[in-house]
Amino acid sequence: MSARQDTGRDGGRTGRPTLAVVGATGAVGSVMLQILSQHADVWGDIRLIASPRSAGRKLAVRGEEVEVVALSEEAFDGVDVAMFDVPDEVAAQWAPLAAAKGAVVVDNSGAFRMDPDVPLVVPEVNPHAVRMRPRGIVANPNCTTLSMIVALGALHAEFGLRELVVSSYQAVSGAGRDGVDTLRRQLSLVAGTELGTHPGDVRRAVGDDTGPFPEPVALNVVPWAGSLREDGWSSEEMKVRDESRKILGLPNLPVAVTCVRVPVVTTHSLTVHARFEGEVSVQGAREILATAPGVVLFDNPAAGEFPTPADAVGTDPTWVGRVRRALDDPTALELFVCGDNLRKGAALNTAQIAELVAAEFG
Ligand code: 2RA
Repeated sequence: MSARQDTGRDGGRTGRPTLAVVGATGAVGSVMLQILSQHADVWGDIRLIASPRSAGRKLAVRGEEVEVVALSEEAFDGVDVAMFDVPDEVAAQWAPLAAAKGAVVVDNSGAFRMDPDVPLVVPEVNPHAVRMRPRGIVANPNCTTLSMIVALGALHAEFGLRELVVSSYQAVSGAGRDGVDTLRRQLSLVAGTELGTHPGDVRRAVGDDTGPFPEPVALNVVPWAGSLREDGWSSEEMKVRDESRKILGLPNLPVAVTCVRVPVVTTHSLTVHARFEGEVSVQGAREILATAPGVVLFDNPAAGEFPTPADAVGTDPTWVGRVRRALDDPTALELFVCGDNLRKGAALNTAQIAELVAAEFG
């Protein structure tokens, strides 16, 4: 039953939009349910949808047990907003079907991000874009882009961004549960050993099964994320470039990016070299970052204070530290940023977009 048909035995939720969470049992889906339980409740019914093998499971959301239903066209009956966290090919098939049934789809896959008829939205940066959705679909950016773009959006609004040079330090949960299981398994194999002192010793210890990664990730860094694209670039690197351009409305922004996987469970980090239209001051940048919504400036190296994934994990903001003016270019800043790739990098931004859409139902 949708909120529009509800009879009122719902704790005052009558008349509010009905939400579907598609992919509710996955790693990001689980965080979506936590966020729905933590945020101000703007929803009527919340329907949990997953693959048929998960149907019938019960998951907690807003303090209630809700039964998961199988993905089908009927599952979208009466749904106003649907948050999708499913593989690209599943989203490509089902998001248009849900939209055709009247739902506004907020999709966290890569299927629609660069579609010119699908806005790519970060509520702190380009909230206005959410209303221009001719396909009834709004896309959520990739977690690596999202881990830096709120801070960059704030600096761009003041200084006018002209170039980005970025390196990522990506957590294994970006590669899903398999990524986390792989790191934990490899860590258990190398813990308490003297490994990491001879070529190939870590590789021999962890064996040939390196999970979703091309190389061992324990006691290592792996300069690769995603799949191979033209001229040696990775899909992840192309996403950071293309998505940053689209979100910031800078289609020709020069972006150089190298994506690297590190033995961190959750929270992506990036070093950023950002060049602007004119001279910038560290003090000016610090003032912007200290007051930007969704950003925490944590930057006092003299006191040993800068963000790290171990402290940023499980939190919502983009953490920024190591703010410096480039030594050889008075128009450029150097930053280190951290953001939880499962929260702001996925579930939180998706939920924030869905809440922007929900406000249209007011
Ligand atoms: C990763 N950004 O970290 C990807 C996941 N979308 O692998």
